[in-house]
Amino acid sequence: MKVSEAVGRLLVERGVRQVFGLIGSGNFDITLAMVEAGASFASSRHEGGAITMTDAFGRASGEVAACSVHQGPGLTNTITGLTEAVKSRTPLLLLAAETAAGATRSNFRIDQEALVISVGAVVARLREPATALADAAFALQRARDERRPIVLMLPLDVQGAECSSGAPPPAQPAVQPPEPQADAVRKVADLLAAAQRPVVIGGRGALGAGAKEAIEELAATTGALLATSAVAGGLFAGNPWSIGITGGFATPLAAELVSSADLLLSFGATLNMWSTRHGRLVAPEAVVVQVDIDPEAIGGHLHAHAGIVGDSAATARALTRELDRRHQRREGWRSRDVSERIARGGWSQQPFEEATAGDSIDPRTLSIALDELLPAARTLVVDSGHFMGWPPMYMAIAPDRGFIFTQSYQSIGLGLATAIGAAVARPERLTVAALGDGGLLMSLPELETVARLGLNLLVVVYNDAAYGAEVHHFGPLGKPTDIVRFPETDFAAIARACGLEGLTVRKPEDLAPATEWLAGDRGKALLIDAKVVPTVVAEWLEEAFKGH
Ligand SMILES: Cc1ncc(C[n+]2csc(CCOP(=O)(O)OP(=O)(O)O)c2C)c(N)n1
Ligand SMILES: [Mg+2]
Repeated sequence: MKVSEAVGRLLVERGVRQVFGLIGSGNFDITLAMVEAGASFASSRHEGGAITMTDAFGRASGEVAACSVHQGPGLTNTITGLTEAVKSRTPLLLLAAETAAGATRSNFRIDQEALVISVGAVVARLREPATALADAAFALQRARDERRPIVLMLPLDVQGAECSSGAPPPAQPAVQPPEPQADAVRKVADLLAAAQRPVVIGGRGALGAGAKEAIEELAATTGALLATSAVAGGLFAGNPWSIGITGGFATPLAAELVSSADLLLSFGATLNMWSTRHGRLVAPEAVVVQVDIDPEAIGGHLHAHAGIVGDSAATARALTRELDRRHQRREGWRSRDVSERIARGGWSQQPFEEATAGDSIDPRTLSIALDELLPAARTLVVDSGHFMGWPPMYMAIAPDRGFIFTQSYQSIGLGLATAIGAAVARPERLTVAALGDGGLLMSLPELETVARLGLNLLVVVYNDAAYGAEVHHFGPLGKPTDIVRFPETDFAAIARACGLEGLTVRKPEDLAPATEWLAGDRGKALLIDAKVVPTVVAEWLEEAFKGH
């Protein structure tokens, strides 16, 4: 058996269930072997789509998926999405064909290793036919244990050789994250015992199994309110003491409560400029405590008074045990008054001046109408741009990985592929992709993928015919903005041409056919081209620019 086939089979035996990619001569055999061994394969139309689908599949399912690409340009096309996955610590395996070491004149040759190292990815390689199975098994194990993307280089000469590896090394049980140190737990318990108004913030590192429940229990013991960073939006959905996302998208009430907290305790959240509004949401006298598996994250953005290196679930449980041992149980700010304010404090309950007029719809009105229309069980995916606050602010986020936000590299154009990966991972619930017109035009080829895969997907374009973020950044500075404005694009027509249904929306009543679509068999995905009022400017964006 050839190395390509043996490695493909091994990866599937070791649990890789889903492969995204785009096939060329260098990755045909290994991908076919994976399909024949039982994995599902979904082809993208650009490798930039494939890598982001793989990333999103991992975020939506918690499983490690693989992305398979051709050597040279197949790999260079993945780089933006790979960088996002690196910065987000998504465990995934990127299978990259590579020209043979001796093929120095090949058109496809570049220094693939230097390329991916430059964006922070870890490189593994099939070194020779005798080590290929061990190399592949270790690469997959590292992705899982280290929770990061691993790029497994597949040299063409090694792939094509007879596999002489013998039996693959035994699969290793997953490495357990560090247990928190007892003295660190005691110190943080002292701080919690003294806090009157604690807020617990869950971030990406609190999305793992068991963390939500353990953190909610700790918060109940200390009378804390619960908030999340943007990327962990929806983590505490349904908890009556949850005040939603903190930072730029925070409701006025959440911003007020976070900034009057006397203690902030984060689990797997970096407390960066976005989640703290450049530190402005943190009262000068507030005690800041961070729990993170990465020691460098503690105090990385804000001064931390204390930190615990540990897994979110294990540390939250250890803190609750310690407080129970001391018979410490506080009401904190869990009063009837605060609970009533939280119940009235959502974005959709705040009055705003309706801007829907003529031929365009207020983006807030659009988001509220969609929220009411769409099933509660949904995965919300949002691309980058000025519009990106409206969906998580005005649409409820479902619990259990209900919000997938590929924003760590702040690239536009990843949203559609993110939605495809999420929809493949969670076919039972509707995936809603909220995109800007700029982000969608950057990722347009993947509309064909949406139709071909028959996904349970709704695409909503917040179409202002502009790179709105740039218009609202530079316009107020008195600069001309013609270079970031564009003629109208008819996305409904493009959608139909790609095999989706298309709907143009300029006022709430135009959404009626979407109700019919939801009630039907949804055999085709639907794209809503919402012509939004371009002059409604998000407060969070103005805030963000202040910080620059
Ligand atoms: C790959 C990439 N190119 C450029 C930018 C700079 N940028 C940030 S937001 C934005 C505009 C996005 O336009 P659109 O998707 O229509 O959303 P809008 O801001 O109009 O709501 C641009 C160009 C970026 N973040 N990423
Ligand atoms: Mg736009």
